[in-house]
Amino acid sequence: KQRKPIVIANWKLNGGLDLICTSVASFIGKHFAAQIAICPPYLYMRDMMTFLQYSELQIGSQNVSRYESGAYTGETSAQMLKQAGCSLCLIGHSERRAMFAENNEGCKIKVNTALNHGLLPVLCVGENREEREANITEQVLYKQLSEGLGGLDLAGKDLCIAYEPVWAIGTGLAATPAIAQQVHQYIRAEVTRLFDQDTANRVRILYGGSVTKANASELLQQPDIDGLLVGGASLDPGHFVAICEQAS
Ligand code: G2H
Repeated sequence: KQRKPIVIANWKLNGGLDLICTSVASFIGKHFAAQIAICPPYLYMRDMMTFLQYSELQIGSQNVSRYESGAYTGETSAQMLKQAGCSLCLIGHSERRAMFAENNEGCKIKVNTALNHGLLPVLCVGENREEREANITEQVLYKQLSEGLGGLDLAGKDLCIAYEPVWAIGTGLAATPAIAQQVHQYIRAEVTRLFDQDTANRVRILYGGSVTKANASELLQQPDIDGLLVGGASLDPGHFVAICEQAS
């Protein structure tokens, strides 16, 4: 593939020092064709970073503040994450949209902030079950992409979009490779319309939602699936390594 594959673990509100040790240990001395990152809870990032000189693993953040600094209790800025050694950040995960009132406008500010500080933004998009059943998946994605990215200066910038259908998240019911490919192709076409062909060729589009070592390979074989965002299965280090090994 012309784009380097990327596999990201999203631990959500899970894990602890034990999981950090066993996860990092399972990456030491191993080489992967893909870019690999783990997004632990904020509190554990620094603990994880102390081990990173021994592996190719990168650290990502599950969120980032839209603000640079100031009186914003509970926030962590892109600059802080970058300075601490973080490589990328998830933005607008469906759980943050559904439970923490995140919207497209806020996501766009976060994508811009991440880009300005050299963090790779991973903008998460996806329709819920009602929207899929009502046949409005493309309209939902168009709104998320146009409002979440439209007007940003992406020239020469590295950007990821994670397609995570809400109905597939944590349910064990992953999208079929055919459905995921169809949506990824639509997303790339929309990026072409919103920006240009060069940006669309460069952007890496990840699939997320009940990814396991059993379905990873077939998903990754699809032409427009450039990587995976893995939740539940990433909490088992052996399982996550097995997924990473399939991305080449
Ligand atoms: C989707 C995914 C990781 P899971 O949220 O972001 O989680 O693999 O558990 O469906």
